[in-house]
Amino acid sequence: MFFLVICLSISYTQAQEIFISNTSNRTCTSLNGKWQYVVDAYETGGMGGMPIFKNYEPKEKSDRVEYGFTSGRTLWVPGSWNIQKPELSYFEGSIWYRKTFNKENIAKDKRYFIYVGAANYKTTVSFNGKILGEHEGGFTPFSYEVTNLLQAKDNYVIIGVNNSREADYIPSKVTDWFNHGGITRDVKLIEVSKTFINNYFIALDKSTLHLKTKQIKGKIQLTGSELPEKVNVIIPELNINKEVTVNKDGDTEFKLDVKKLELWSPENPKLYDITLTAGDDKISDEIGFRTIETKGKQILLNGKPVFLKGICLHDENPLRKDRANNMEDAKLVLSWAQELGCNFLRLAHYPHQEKIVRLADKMGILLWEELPLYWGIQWGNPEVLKKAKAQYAEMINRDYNRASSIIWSVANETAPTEDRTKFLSELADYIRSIDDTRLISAACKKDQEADGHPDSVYTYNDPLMKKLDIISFNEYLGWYGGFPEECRNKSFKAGLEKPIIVTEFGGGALQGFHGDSLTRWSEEFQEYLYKESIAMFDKIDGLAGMTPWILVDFQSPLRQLPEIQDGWNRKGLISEKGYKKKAFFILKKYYETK
Ligand code: GCB
Repeated sequence: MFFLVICLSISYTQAQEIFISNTSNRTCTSLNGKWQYVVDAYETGGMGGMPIFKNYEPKEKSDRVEYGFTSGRTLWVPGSWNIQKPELSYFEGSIWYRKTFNKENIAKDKRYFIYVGAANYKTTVSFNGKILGEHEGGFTPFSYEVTNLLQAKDNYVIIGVNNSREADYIPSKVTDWFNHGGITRDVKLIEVSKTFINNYFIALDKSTLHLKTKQIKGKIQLTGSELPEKVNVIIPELNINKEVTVNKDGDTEFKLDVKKLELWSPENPKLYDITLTAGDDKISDEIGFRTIETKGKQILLNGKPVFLKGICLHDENPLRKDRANNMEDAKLVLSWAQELGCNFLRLAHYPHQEKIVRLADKMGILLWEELPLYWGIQWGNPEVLKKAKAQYAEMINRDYNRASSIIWSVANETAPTEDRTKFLSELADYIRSIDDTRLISAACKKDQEADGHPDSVYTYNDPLMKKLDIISFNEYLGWYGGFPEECRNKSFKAGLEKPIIVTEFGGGALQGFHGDSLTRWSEEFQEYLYKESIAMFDKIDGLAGMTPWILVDFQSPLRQLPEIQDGWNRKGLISEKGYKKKAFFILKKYYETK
């Protein structure tokens, strides 16, 4: 039976067909809330000829069914399953979720989609007993159409989520963060017109930055069988209401002349209301316009040098111990970052919730975004490269229109083997081919030979760096090897005429634990390490920014020192309870001088 069920799901497997962006501004019914669930620890998908997605229930007293959804056993969506039930705290495997609902007033001239903001890691979506598809990747959104399956009464969505760690996944088997399983972001039923604008890409054309009349460039994608001839692009504040022609594939490209455009920046995070209409479809957004480029060793925002005062962040609300999944979670961490004096955040190590990117647009915080191309990836496996491209495309589709997002990173701390450099170079080319409005980087490492020489210069000759716009590296001198005062003897040589961002440094401290500056885990050790590290990095020729590791303590099963770590990586400048450690104020003071 096991094989039958698996084959069944594989034969129906398909990636999402249509990417639907900007779901927060579409007509939706939220499917968040309590979902019933069945644990499928042996990952059979259902025993005895009864796949779970078929929703079998005994009708006669003699009927045999060996699973069941019950209202007495529920998980909250969105949310990590691990934090909701003690018996699931370290669970890795499959859980099937079910939600039933009625849908009055189904409109004949509309289409309906089930949208999942993110589910970690592999997800099988079924609706009223039919498998719609399988999605891989724990942090990006996807949708499946249900127009022909939707009923007025007793609909059931059954979603199977599997968070096993496998060698050919992204990330691979070991990560320094918690493997939160489940449906971790919003689920919605989206209602759209028969033919609708599923996505669009609107940005300032960087070649017109210095002209008096600048140009906004755009692409709009329509989906449906009755394509209208025209789409209207409306930006009231710029007096724009322009009709653009749709080609036979439902795409359209346009350029709009604009005078007196206020550019988006951290100091002035100006967003324009934009509406697109096509036939009876209409979608609105708020979009900022900026350019980001490099010139020699500088990063230029709107043509002017910018120093990126940053910090790294995981997508977790430490107070709730859950994956971040709402605006309050986003506000909490962004307000801490602002208090620290940041204008930049590295969203490590995977796509964070869309709401934080939207809030960063409003608050004027620049972002670095990345995929979990992290330790142990199978670089030589072409299937893994395909997955990386698919997940990158989903992230770009989701965030292209966000001015705050300025850097795509292709990897974190990866050894420069031939396979890895080939893989990441191809990925960088792919990203450039779909998005020329951002810079590309990767958090790299120093040359191996440079390690272990107390007075040496750290050198950087990773061949991938040639492909990147910005050289970035992680460096833990004083924590993983050496003492903080060794920072005084170090210098850095990257050799390329490119800007440099130090993407990680730091060390652990238990908030409230005190000692002298040599006492590991004390706030004083971390404070001293920050002082020495900042002084060292500040001398780098071409330093264009830094993102120390990390804003807040985060959960990681790798960190098991009793009474100090207890499952938390303690390199945060803020504890999991929200209290600031001494090093917070060292970095804040430094950023005040920049
Ligand atoms: C790193 C990794 C990061 C870890 C961090 C640490 O280099 O990029 O994911 O959490 O070090 O705390 O060791």
